[in-house]
Amino acid sequence: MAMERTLILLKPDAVQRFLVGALLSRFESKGLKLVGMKLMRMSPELADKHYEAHRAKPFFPGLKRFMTSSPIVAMVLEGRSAIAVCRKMMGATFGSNAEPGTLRGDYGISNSYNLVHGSDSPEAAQKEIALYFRAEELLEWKPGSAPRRSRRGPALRGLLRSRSARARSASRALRSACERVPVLAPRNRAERAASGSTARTRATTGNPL
Ligand code: RTP
Ligand code: MG
Repeated sequence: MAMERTLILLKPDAVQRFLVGALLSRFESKGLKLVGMKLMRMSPELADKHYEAHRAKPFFPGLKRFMTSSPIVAMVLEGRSAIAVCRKMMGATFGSNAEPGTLRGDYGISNSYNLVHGSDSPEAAQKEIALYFRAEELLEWKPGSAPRRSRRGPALRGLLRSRSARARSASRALRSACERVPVLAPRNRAERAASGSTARTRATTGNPL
């Protein structure tokens, strides 16, 4: 199966309900790679272009009002068969029909506010990605290619070494200071009796208790 890119929109209801992280996390957990993302408002012109196929349908005015009502998150995800995989993860169009385990099935019950859009074919994906992203906004990267801890630069290594040397010497100084401090006087009468003369304790420690 081919590597594909797909356009995913987290619709205004997803943003309003603070579900952006939860929904993105589901796609990432599946293994889909984020190659572009932005928080934006869908303009009426963009709504007309995006939902061109639905413009003559009776639900279009409501759909357009909803999609332009507040910010959305647009993202491009990449992965093996990403288009079909994302559609399957999203579930049926209406929340009330969507299977549990799908995004629409797990997070909503509304038929109008269904949280997420995903391209439904390679042609649609190509067209839709171009509506939301310029080529330079889509980033090529490989998982696991970030610098690792063992690759600390010499300056950072030196800084960490001198910090741990300072910590060791402070702890040595604290230990030897503790050894010089006289034993503290017992704090209650029973302890005082157990440890001998109160007067002697006061004299040696200066503790009036
Ligand atoms: P989407 O395009 O948003 O990913 O959703 P979809 O493919 O599952 O559904 P589609 O048929 O393309 O419809 C686009 C959006 O229009 C709204 N809708 N309302 N009231 C209705 O009968 C009706 N039908 C569709 C939904 O918000 C749907 O996501
Ligand atoms: Mg659709």
